[in-house]
Amino acid sequence: MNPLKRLGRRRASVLALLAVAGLVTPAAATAAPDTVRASTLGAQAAQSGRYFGTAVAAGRLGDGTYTGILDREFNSVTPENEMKWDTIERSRGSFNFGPGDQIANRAAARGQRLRGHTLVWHQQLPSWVSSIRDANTLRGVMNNHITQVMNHYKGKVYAWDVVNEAFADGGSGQTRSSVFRDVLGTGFIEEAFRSARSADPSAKLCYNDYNIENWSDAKTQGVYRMVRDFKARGVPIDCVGLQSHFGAGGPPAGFQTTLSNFAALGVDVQITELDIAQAPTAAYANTVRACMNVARCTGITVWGIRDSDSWRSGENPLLFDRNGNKKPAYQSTLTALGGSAATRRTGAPSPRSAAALPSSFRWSSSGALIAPKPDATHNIAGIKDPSVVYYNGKYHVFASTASSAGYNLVYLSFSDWSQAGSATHHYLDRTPIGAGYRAAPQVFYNTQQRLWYLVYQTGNASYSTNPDISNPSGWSAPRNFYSSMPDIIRQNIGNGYWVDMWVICDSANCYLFSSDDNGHLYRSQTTVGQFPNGFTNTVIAAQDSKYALFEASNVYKVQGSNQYLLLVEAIGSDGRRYFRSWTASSLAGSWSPLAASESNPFAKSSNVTFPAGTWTRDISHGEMIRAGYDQTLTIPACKLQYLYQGKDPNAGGDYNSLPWRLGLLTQTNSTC
Ligand code: G2I
Repeated sequence: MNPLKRLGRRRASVLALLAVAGLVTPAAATAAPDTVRASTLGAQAAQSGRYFGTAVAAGRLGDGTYTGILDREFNSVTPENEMKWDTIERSRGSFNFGPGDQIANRAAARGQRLRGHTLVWHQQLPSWVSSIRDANTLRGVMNNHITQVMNHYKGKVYAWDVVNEAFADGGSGQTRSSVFRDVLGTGFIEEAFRSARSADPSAKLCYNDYNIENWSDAKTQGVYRMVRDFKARGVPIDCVGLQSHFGAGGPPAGFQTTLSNFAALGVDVQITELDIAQAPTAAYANTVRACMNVARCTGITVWGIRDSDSWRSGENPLLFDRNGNKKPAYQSTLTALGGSAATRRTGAPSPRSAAALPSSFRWSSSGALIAPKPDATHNIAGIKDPSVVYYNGKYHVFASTASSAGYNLVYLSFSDWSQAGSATHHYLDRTPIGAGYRAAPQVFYNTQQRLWYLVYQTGNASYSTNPDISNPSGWSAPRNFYSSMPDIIRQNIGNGYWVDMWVICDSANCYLFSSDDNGHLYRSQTTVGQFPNGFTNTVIAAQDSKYALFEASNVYKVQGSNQYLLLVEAIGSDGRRYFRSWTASSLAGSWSPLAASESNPFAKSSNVTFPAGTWTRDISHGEMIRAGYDQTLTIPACKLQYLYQGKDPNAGGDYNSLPWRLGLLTQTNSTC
């Protein structure tokens, strides 16, 4: 919902309205992420759906130069030592998550991904583990360590290095000697991956090693055979990390071949610990290009920020010098991350989320089905921001009413779309919800509490409850989710507006998403048991330039898959509204592009046909037709339908008086 909806009560000037009403110049709006070169490593990598990360040391987080570069350049972090066994479980059964949490919480607050490093490794292993000689004891200790650590970081870690460096150097192509191999046999690797999958089914599980970059090396071949065997037997593995600690010559000639051969087994590949002696520009560029050329190479992590932070500091192998200045290799890396059209990952299949949804969409639109019904006391210009559930044989639609006087809410119900236009409009300002600024409703049924919830914006994030959705006067007076705007929103909102609150729950937690019309999607969380209270831990769940990630986000669970779908409304280069989409395997996870660009949008006038006549060029704020009506917000994977707001393309003037109407999109390229 546009910020201007707030301005209705503020009597903003027409000029101010025009400035933010989406009447942006094409130049400003072409900041679509797939068309512009970015100026930082993370933002540039994100344009091809990849991340660019760094190893982080908790002990350096007090250094402002270090954190300045960290937050500016990187959108993924790996704790350099803080999640290793000798830190987390130095003595048996006693877990110390402090240093790891410091990095994890900091990353979460900034929307950076987190790679977990590492669960089972023969180094940085306390002697109480390496001295175990009894197989059952060691198996129990290993599985307990994996389970406790993964449980603790559930939802925070995107990918885990489950087993690190298990293969021997040299020509054997076999596993190396370690307490795990020597006491449990080589099967310890499989066992570790199986325990990891059951501990956190939504984290990606990686095998990570060094000197596996050259395709013909015996060690590479040994790891390749193991991954091939795991995939053939259904042992859970999602990714292979190639550490890539290179000499000054950079990657071996066959590096890209190695990446694509692993990827062809059906795993993601990632460059996980990149550093190159003396950091030659060409060596960095060649490494990055190899990843860009492989669709399933999903990200690159350098092993430290400044040369002085490196475990190989004598070789100056990183992208920033000791003073934090960019080195020449920084520029060659940034340029190589720009890639070409052929290197984009957008739409590439993601391993565990299967093809539940297609990676591009086509739609057919109805005409305008629902228009305002002004009465003697409601002089309504537009009906907007619909939320809809199908319950008890009826569609129940809640929407904003817009007029020059401001915003409030309306409810209507009907059994068939053909009757939508003739349904009675119940104005909710006459109910305990009351008059004043209320907008952008979202409705769902809370199965635990047996109550309907209506979530909406009032300047705060507010809600009302009702035991009976069909009784408009049954809604309670507004209550707020937060005592005040969370700090992180206050710090990032700039000149934007806090809008479009959205609640979705999984079996453990409820999440409250909101937008700021300034390029940020926020997420807070509480437990299912505490809901609607206790929303805390607000983080930036996604960010982009202002118009590329504007407002009106929807988040859904896709039925029959482990996918969640995020839709966010953007403003295109033509000044018209459209939707971008992403998926994630958990609600607190990081979002990967699905149909996320202006040229491959989720829904925009360019991928919608209008058999009944083109009545709108904007595909704006709306709601998917769900498969159910409860707090999980489950949608079908097939034959999607989306109720949206559109308007006469020639209409202009006062934003709050624009003639918004509601129409229905039906997907035409459904494959099931
Ligand atoms: O050895 C380079 C990397 C190879 N792959 C796995 C990575 O986990 C590994 O990282 C390095 C860290 O960069 C070092 O920082 O792992 C080393 C340990 O094997 C880390 O070094 C240790 C020192 O050995 C300790 O003495 C020191 O207390 O770093 C610790 C914290 O500074």
